[in-house]
Amino acid sequence: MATAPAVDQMPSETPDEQAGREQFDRLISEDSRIEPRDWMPEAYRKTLARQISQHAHSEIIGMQPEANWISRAPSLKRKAILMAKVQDEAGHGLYLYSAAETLGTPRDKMTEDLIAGKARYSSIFNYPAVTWADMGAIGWLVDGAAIANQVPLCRASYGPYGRAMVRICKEESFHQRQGFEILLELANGTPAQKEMAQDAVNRWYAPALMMFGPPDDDSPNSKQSMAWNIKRFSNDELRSRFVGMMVEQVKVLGLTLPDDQIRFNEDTQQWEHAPLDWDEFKEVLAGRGPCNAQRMERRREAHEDGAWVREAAAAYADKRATAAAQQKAA
Ligand code: FAQ
Repeated sequence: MATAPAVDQMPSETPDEQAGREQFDRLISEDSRIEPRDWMPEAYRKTLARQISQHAHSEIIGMQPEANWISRAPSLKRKAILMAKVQDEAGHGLYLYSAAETLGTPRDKMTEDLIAGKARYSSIFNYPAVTWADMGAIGWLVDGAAIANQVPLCRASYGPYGRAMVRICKEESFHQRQGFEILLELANGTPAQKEMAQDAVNRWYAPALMMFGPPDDDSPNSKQSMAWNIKRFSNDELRSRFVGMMVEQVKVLGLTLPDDQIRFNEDTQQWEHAPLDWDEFKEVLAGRGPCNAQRMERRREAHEDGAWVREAAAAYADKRATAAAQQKAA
């Protein structure tokens, strides 16, 4: 006679799956880590693969606005620093693709989706970098927002993601300081240089705030991601925290933020800011931002230009595998 399933066993679950699910629930409730070989719900796997691959794509596309300025950096020192920063972003993309691969999606597939325009990357990289001061504003505001968003991700429940974020955040801190230092030098330079710095801050401020994602009421993924300990704070909480940091730092720069509605709300203990243009955000996400087409075209070109490297690496790997098999058979 067939035995009835245990009370909390889902009817379609095997005993192994049930044990896996119980272990998953326990690890999440203990705030422990889930590792690649652990059982995990398909929705958890899918959410992570989505967020980590989007994050990886952002790092790779995010190289473009700054790479444009490497050949125009105003000194050898600035050029060396900028090159190192852009290379760091490539490294971040690689750690993140590796973390995403542990969830079962090959990197080739993630790249294919990006090239085909099917994958998202951060809205911020669809804005143009038009002056040297933009290198300062990107470092200070964009890397600053990235850090505010990513430090809590070091505690993400998925082990490979959390561990990748630790190293990434350390490097992003250096990036933010170099951006701050570019702006500080310009802000203390000639009136024209100070004006250029202020103009860059004016243009990057609102897009940087949008990096945290849509308002909480309009964020379909936040609630579940927070229940799974992937996200630790909501989009609005992190945005508010970031505004609070920037409002102090901008005073040291001797510049201003283009927002006269910043205030600390004692009741909610949150920093408030002027409303953001969420229609613009949606346009950028729909592929109609100022530089979407240019960024994608450049990414496709780079992918095609790199085909020979991938082919050579695959041929070398095949050669080694064949040699190893022959040696084993001998
Ligand atoms: N841009 O339900 P939510 C960097 C999408 S930093 C584009 O709130 P979630 C460093 C979202 O994916 C930049 N899309 O989603 C650097 C979702 O789409 P889907 C990268 C956005 O995931 C500096 C939909 O809207 N950082 O690269 C954006 O819970 C300088 C609904 O939104 C990260 O990716 C946006 N701004 O929260 C590099 C951090 N916001 O898939 C070079 C990790 C939302 O449902 C130079 N990611 N969407 O169709 C995260 O923390 C989260 O994924 C959020 C979004 C907070 C971005």
